[in-house]
Formats: sequence, C-alpha cells, structure tokens
Amino acid sequence: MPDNPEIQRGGAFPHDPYSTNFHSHGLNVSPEGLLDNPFRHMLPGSTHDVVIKLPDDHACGTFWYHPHKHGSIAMPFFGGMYGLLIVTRCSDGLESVPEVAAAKEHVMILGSIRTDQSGDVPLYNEDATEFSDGDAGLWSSYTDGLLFMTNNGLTDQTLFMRPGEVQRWRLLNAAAGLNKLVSLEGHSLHLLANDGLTLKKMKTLEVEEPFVLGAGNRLDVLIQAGELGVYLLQVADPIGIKLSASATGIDPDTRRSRVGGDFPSPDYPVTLATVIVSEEEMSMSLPSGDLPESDGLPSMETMLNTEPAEIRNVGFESCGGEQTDENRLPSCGWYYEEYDTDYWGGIDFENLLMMRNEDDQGEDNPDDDLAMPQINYTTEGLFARSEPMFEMAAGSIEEWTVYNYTFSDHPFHIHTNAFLLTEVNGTELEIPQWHDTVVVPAATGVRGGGNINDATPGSITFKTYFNPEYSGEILMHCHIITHEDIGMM
Ligand SMILES: [Cu+2]
Repeated sequence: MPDNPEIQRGGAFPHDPYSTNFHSHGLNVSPEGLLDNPFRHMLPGSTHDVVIKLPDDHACGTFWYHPHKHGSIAMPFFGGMYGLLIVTRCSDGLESVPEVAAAKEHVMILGSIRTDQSGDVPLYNEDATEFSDGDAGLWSSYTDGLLFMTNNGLTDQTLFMRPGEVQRWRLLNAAAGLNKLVSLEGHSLHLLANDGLTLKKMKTLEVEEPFVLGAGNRLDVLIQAGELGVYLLQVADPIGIKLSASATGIDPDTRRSRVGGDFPSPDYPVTLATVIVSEEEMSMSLPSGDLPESDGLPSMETMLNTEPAEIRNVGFESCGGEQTDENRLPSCGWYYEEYDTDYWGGIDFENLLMMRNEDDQGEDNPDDDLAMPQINYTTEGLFARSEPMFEMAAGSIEEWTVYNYTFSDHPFHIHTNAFLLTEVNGTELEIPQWHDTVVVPAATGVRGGGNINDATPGSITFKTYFNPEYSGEILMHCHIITHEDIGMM
C-alpha cells in the first residue's frame, strides 16, 4: 500500500487510509495480542504476524477475515480485501450428517466492488465538508463510479448440477453495506447454518423466497437441483418488498433495507451465478431431524434457562437533521454544544450515526432552544476506546436488546462471542439461532424522513455468553462499514 496522506483529518473522519490490521470475524478467540486484535495499527510497507490458535472445541463453520483499522475500513472493502476462514474436522460437526457430507461444496464470496470510471478504488474526498455522496461529500469520488456485485471476484459464474443433486453452498455477504436478498429461480434454499453456526433444524424456505443476507452475514445452505434447465441465482431489490430479517419467517414489515443516500445502487435484480442442471439424475437426499449443535458454545438449554446476569439495551441512532418543535430528537446530548468540527475533519455538525447506551436515561434539558437536545446523556454513543459502553463480567450470560431508531436497516455485529438471537421486533423466534451479525430492522410506522419519535423502532433481542477464556476489549458496531468508520461503533 502507498504511504498515508500527509494531512490526516483524523478523529471521526476516515483517516490513515492505507493502514490496516486483521479481524477474524466470527472466531471465538482472544481479542488481544497477535490474535483477533482490531486495535493494532499496521502501517503501509510494514510486516506483522497474526497468530491464531483455535481451541480444540472451536465450532466448525464458515467464518471470514477483513481489515478493522478504525477510520480506514471502507476503502479496502470497496476493493475486495477480505476472504473466508473455513474451520473443518469437528468430529460431530455438520460433516457428520451423511446428507451434508455427501454434498459437493461451493464457496461464494459475494462482494460489492466500488470503483471510479477507470476501475480504480479512489481515495475519499479529502476536502469534504459533508458526510454525503454529493459534490462536497466524503464519498463524492464514488458518486459517478461503478459497482460490481461479484461472486468470488467475478460478475458471472456458471455452476453445473445434475437433477436431484444436493450441493452445499457457503455464502458470505462481504459488501461494505448492501444487504443482499438472495434467491435461486425455481428452487428452495435449505438453510443449515447462520454465520457458521448450525441451526437446530434445517429450515426450508418457499420456492424462490429470498434469504436476507445482511452485510457481514454468512449462510450455509443446501440446494437440491430440480429438472433440467437454466436457473439464475439472484439478488433482489431490497426496497418495497416484505423482508424477513432472519431465517425465522418473522416479518418486520415493509421498510427500507437499503441505506439511504449512499452511492449509486445496482440495477436489480443482479445475477450472481447461472446454474445449469444437466445430465443424468442423481438420487440424493436432504437431512431430517435435529442438526448437531456447534462446538464451543453453551447449549441452547443453558442459554435459555439461565437468568441473565444483566439486561442491557443498545440503540442505533442518527443524531441531527433539521430540528423542529415536533421532531426534536431525544438523542444527541452534548453534540450541539460541544461538537468539535476539527475532530470531524472540518465538517459542520449535520448528522451523526452512532450506537448509544439506551440504559443511560439522561436528564431533561430545560432549554427550549430548538438547537438543543431534549435530553442530555451522561455518555455518548460515538466510538471512543477510552470510554467503553459496558463492562461485562467474564463467564456471565446477559440479555441484550438492540433498537434501531433510524429509517434504514443496520446490521449489528459483536466481536469475540456469538449470541443467541431470541426475538426480532419483540416477536419470539420459534427456535432461537446463533449469529455474530444480525440486521436490526429499520423503524416503521411513519414514512422515512418523518418524525422518528413517532415511529416504532426495529429491534433484536439476544442472549450472550462472555467466554472467560477470551476477556478483553470487545468491539460492537454496525457492519455498514461507511457507518462504522465515522463512529457507529
Ligand atoms: Cu449502520
């Protein structure tokens, strides 16, 4: 990588664009030292070891890696700097299921490569005075650029299957922000694992029903080929159709899944692969009954039957916009007064994306000034390493709810320990499921751009176990990387 630009608009502006480090997304290992440590700063031209020894009882499954140097994550994502980490050889993993073991395997890394017209990944706009993709905006160099929805780096893939054949596909949505609604013409998706962690039972979607693969999500899925023919694996338009946030069938209502205002969007539907079913029929079958539980995690019974040591609430919030009597945001505490334009790279206060501690009730602000927030919070939600949002006890089980007080989806990701998703929008899942990333549905009930205070926030609820072997500083953030880089962490 070239040297970093001399002038660094540090702080909460993207910075150190050519520095990097290594995050092993989904691995249950230490967040410190040479392991899954997102606080390392690897300068251009330098060499560093990353040494990760997996414990013997680590879950087998589909994990991945990508850079995680705060302030410089989005650009390498646009250029495709990531890959899969597949953990195998568990004696009682999915491979011990005969129908899975017999299936031919394909890996599909679904990227979203963004370039300028000449095919280069340009630097963000160093002279930006806004966070937008407009002329004066941070991402203006991408506004008229190109977007390639890739599958293993290519925009066109051909796969061959025989009628009746069962294949196992490992899908990764490696986009910097786009959620992908994936479906295969004429076929059902038979879901085995989310984020590398096995479902209690295989779940079969309706024929052509799309699966919502949030940014950062992985899906292990079985496909059984139908009759002779040609079928497209596609990504559908995420706007205006009813979306399920997970493999649960819970429908969080029609909403915007796409991130508003970010870059040009693709022409949907986008084809990820062409599947040609040809030659003689094969006799293969799909699994039935319970799947083996993933290693390295407490049992579902332990998770569900243990009284949580703490109950915590987190909020994705967008603080800013034009304030009126009706829609003064409850968030934003000190930003109006103490916003440091320099820290934000010279950009005036307009709209911040953040994660906030929802258990901080704050104090009413008696000031009637519309430019002031309704409530002053004691802690604020922008990423500051010196001010952790929570301190959890190693070895404890906690219950968290993450709310979305914005009008677009944000995928929640937490490092080090996976979590057991139990509710989406307050509705219990029929069978809880393990994840390390879940899309928190957008707020609904009023139209986008309306008063967020009148909307119903989207939410996810989960239980999580803090494995005492891997204590340390643990990051959580929105997996829309352009949000994370400016503070939604
Ligand atoms: Cu976000």
